[in-house]
Amino acid sequence: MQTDVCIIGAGPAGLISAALLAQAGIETIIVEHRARDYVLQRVRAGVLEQSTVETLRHLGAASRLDREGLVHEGFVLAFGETTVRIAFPDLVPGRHVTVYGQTEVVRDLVAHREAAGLPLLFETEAVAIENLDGSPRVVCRRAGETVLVSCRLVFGCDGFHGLARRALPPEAIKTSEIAYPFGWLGVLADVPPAHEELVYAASDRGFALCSMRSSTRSRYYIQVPAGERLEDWPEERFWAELRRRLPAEIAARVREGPAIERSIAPLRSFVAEPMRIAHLLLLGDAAHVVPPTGAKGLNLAAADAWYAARAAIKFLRAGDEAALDAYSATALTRVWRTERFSWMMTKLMHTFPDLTPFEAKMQDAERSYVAASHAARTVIAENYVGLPLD
Ligand code: RFL
Ligand code: PHB
Repeated sequence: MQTDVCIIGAGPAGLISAALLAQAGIETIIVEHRARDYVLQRVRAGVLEQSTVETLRHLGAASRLDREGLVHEGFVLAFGETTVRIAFPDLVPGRHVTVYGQTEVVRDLVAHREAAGLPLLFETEAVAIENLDGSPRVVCRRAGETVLVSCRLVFGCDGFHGLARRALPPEAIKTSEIAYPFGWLGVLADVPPAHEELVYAASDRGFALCSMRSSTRSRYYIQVPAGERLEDWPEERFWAELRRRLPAEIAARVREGPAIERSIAPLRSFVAEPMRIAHLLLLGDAAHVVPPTGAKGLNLAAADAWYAARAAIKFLRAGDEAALDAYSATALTRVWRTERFSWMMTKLMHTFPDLTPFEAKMQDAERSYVAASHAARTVIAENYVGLPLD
């Protein structure tokens, strides 16, 4: 098979970049390791920045999002029984976020691509990338057969565990990483949310988050030690622990219901740089991971897609090598700022097993400063609604 851009992975990074390229008249083939049903059902993030919503609107893929997405004008931080509202109209006037699941974003984009009749090959795993310095070729396995995709550029959108980053010689990229000593156990249930806005709660027993997908579907998370197994968390234990970590008034409003989905995600901060080597561009989780505390993973993937598509369009139309060169530095500026915010929020809200007494005091001081200072809350609000996409 032959195309302009071979995109590995049909997550947000791959689907958004493919749609942006298609809109500019550039040919793409997406190869996706997993089956269609699996990709359409996978539950992950839930908060969209305005720039992500605008990108989806620009693509004509936002009609359901505009109908069903919930506009949120703030969220709550709880430190024990003390609650602090991060109120966007006061702190960052005119800005907001939209609560709409990644699952729905992926469904809308897959439908958008299929309606246009463009190639999206499920159950097709990229296993090698050849000739990156010249005209690249992506070698794939599909139902026991080999499929070869020849192209001018490869977009590695295959997530943290994908092939693209690992296919590069180790000396070509520098990685920076923190593995946190905990993960998040998430439960999705068809019960009304405990609070009308998201609640990020720090307690002596660990962190908890009340999120939602709609007025009838809730998404809850609790911090659990790294390596914890789902089998150790029968549903009753989860609900009891969640309540104990929330302020009493919010805990009293938690409604229980059977889990539609349950999973444990490890928390890490990770960056690989540069994000472009020869004719391969890395996008989204393939290049960087943020802990979910800032609600940034999906939004960062969408920003990369925007920058990468812009660079590829200039390169493919006019041979503009400088545009390709600029991709990595442009994307990484936003990536590092977003890593900083996600790391700061993670440190602010979680219980760390081995803080020194001094570090524990620093965490207390940071929490009381956020509660007391309009400026500190503005920093949180400005980052949470999303930095500008230039
Ligand atoms: P994705 O969404 O992981 O998509 C990558 C796609 O590539 C496919 N793939 C391959 N295809 C072909 N050949 C290969 N060799 C391939 N290897 C992999 C995979 O099947 C997959 O379909 O990456 P993308 O597009 O960069 O999007 C990033 C976001 O998905 C991610 O940042 C966020 O969802 C992170 N994240 C969360 N973020 C939040 O803000 N809130 C959350 O609650 C939240 N939960 C999560 C998460 C990420 C998780 N991961 C990566 C395991 C929960 C989990 C479990
Ligand atoms: C979610 O709804 O899945 C969600 C929301 C906010 C976060 C992380 C996850 O920070």
